[in-house]
Amino acid sequence: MYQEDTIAAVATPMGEGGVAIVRVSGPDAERIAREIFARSGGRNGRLRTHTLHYGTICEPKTGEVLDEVLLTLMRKPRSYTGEDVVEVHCHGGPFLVRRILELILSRGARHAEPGEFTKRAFLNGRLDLAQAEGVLDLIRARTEKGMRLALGQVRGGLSRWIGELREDLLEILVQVEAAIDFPEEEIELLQRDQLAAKTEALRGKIAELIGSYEWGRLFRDGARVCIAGKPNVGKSSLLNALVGEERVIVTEVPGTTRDVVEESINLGGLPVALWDTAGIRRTDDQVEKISVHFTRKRIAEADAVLAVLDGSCPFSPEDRAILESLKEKKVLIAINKSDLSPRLDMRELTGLGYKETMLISAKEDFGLDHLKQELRSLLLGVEIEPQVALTNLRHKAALERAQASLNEALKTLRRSLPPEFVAVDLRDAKEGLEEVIGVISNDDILKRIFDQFCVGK
Ligand SMILES: Nc1nc2c(ncn2[C@@H]2O[C@H](COP(=O)(O)OP(=O)(O)O)[C@@H](O)[C@H]2O)c(=O)[nH]1
Ligand SMILES: [Mg+2]
Repeated sequence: MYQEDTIAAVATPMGEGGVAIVRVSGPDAERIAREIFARSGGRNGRLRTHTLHYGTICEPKTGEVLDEVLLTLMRKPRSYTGEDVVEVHCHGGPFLVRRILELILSRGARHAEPGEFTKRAFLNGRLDLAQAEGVLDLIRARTEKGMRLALGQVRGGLSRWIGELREDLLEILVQVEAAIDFPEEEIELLQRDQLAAKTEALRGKIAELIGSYEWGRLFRDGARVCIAGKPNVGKSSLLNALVGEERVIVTEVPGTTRDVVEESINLGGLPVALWDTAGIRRTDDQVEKISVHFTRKRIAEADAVLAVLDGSCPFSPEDRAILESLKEKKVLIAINKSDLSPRLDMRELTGLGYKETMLISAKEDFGLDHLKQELRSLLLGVEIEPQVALTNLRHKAALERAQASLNEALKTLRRSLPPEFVAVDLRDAKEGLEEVIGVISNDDILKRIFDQFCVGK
């Protein structure tokens, strides 16, 4: 699983920049640095660790100078990967950076795979798996909150919390196993009750953590909101108004929008992809039929739907059909064109079970702030910030496994079955918890996790 060779990659994005960093990790990192790096002032001898050295990168065969650089050596184990790491800070021209990387590869390093530096950090115990995954999220974070969640995970917030849950579990397991080892001390009735209560409490904590996933996921990946409604109610106007720019064509001709248009907005730190779609109606127009099909697909994918009605027209069978098709979704109803005289009968909406509606005018920029607030609460649910939030589907699946095993353990305890049976379920729950922080030995799973990284990280 662990290859002890030396890897190298460009750690900064390709393109022109002030500086670029080429990173090397492994047992040959220092040797390679000594072969290609000449310190200014002609000094040689051992490179001090954790120090920036100024000098030049030279092609050893020809003596050609490639660049003036700052080089740092971080001897193991005090480095990101836990191995000897060398970083070359060179000028940030893509051609130059390539040349330096090729020189390093020609001296015996191998080009790193995506995420391989972080994978080594994990395999060397510098990071656990949840922390390593946090690194990926940190790189990808698009908002302040997403960044803070990821940083918390890198710094071990989630890992510590899982560690505490694991301790709780071990405490229960120890008692159950004692009963196995000393059968004459059969689990007493009282003790069974106590164990069940502790298991119950643990299960509650795990459930709470699982419950934070929706919240964490939205902040990590952003929410997807689909604007839907019949043609000409003002969907495109609403998107433009929410984005604050004229992004979509607005006309009085029904059926103007045909492709799905996506724009990003920030709802108090929550990143939202807003989709403007073609209006939904029955039609014989081939192109429009396809557009309506795409609209329905987007509605199915969205985390919430912003259903737009035209307040200056009576409620129509088309409106009803659309609202009825949204029964399974989180829906916010916006009654647009409220700058015109109202002709929409609200009782139609109450009849359909929609009590909360919002009056807005996309044209006059009226009610939009309120709409944004409501949309945010609709997406996030209660506005309390969980202590630690799950953001990763893999973690959620592992915790659900632990939860299911605890359920089994509880049943077994209550049925007064022998302690062996309880122990099996508890051990299974323990494995579920450990999967989150990465007591994983399956190469394929690890590969899948680290493959999501970019090269050089
Ligand atoms: N009076 C008024 N007209 C609006 C409002 N929002 C949109 N419209 C008009 O309604 C028509 C259709 O708008 P559009 O955004 O293209 O609707 P869509 O088909 O749902 O995307 C255009 O003529 C808009 O100017 C509004 O709040 N008030
Ligand atoms: Mg439109």
